[in-house]
Amino acid sequence: MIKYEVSRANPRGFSKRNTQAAIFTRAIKGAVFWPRMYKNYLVLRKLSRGEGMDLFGVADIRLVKNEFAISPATLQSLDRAVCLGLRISQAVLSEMREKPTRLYFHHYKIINSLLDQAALRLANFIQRKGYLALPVPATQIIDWEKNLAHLSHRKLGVMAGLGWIGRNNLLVNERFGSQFRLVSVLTDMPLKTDKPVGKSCGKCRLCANVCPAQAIYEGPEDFDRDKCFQKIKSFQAQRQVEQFVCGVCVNVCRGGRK
Ligand code: B12
Ligand code: SF4
Ligand code: SF4
Repeated sequence: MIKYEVSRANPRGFSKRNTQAAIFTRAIKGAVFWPRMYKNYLVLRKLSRGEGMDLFGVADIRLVKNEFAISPATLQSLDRAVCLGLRISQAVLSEMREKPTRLYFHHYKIINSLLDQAALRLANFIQRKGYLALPVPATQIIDWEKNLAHLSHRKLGVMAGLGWIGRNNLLVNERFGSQFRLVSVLTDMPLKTDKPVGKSCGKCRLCANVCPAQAIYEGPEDFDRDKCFQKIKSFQAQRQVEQFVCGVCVNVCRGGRK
């Protein structure tokens, strides 16, 4: 952003000299930092592919980091979130009809673990390059009353261009539907950022038709978290799975494709 400075000689207007100086400084900074931002982005993307990740994007978090349950002192210079997504096996999902299976539950745990490990390795790499990096757990609830984590991976995923929030309230990607899980690494490494994709579910209603809790309606804003949570708790009580897992809406989601 260009910083216009009010001149002392001309307090009501912008000093032409200062403005030109600002533009010149900006051009120099841009020329020096942009390639580095771009290079860092490509290096991290390659690294995350090597870690087996299927989705990669970077979000500018300057305007949203005040929502995170992380201290402002820690967040001060962390202006970027690297968002990673790992695909869920379609075969494992297809075993599931009205309720989660033990196969899916095991898969869910392994995916979380792999995401956390990939985030840790990426963070260590960034740190070795001299920058700060904070890997945020894939699934860790810190406020059990409100069911909240340190931050929303879904929201960062939207900002990093990985997809849109679907009718099922999950992040939906054009290629994978919502059949993937997420993790994020916050950093001060200079990185090129991505933009939201601006797409939507269109006419698809597959998830709304299969949800055993009937928690899905028109859009994510109508999603009934409580109904979903009660159903998930009932699956846990039936000893079907040992954690809060369901995923029937994930199984059918192809991102609006037939
Ligand atoms: C707690 C939790 C739950 C709770 C729900 C509580 C809740 N508040 O949503 C319960 C146990 C019910 C649950 C259920 C499920 N969960 Co869950 N859950 C989480 C967890 C750990 C924290 C969520 C949180 O803090 N939310 C805080 C609120 C404020 O944010 P949010 O709901 O995530 O996002 C909303 C807003 O940010 C807003 N929003 C989104 N983008 C934007 C953009 C702008 C500009 C704005 C203004 C707003 C906005 O819309 C979002 C959706 O409502 C996250 C992991 C994480 N750290 O994100 C996983 C996570 C959301 N869960 C996930 C999944 C897959 C599930 C289940 C399918 C269970 C399963 N694994 O089998 C179901 C699906 C329920 C559903 N259809 O939404 C995945 C989602 C992956 C994806 N592709 O989207 C996550 C991200 C875990 C992961 N590491 O991948 N979950
Ligand atoms: S996780 Fe299960 S209960 Fe919750 S919205 Fe999806 S299908 Fe419905
Ligand atoms: S199943 Fe269809 S309506 Fe539901 S989230 Fe996926 S694309 Fe959207």
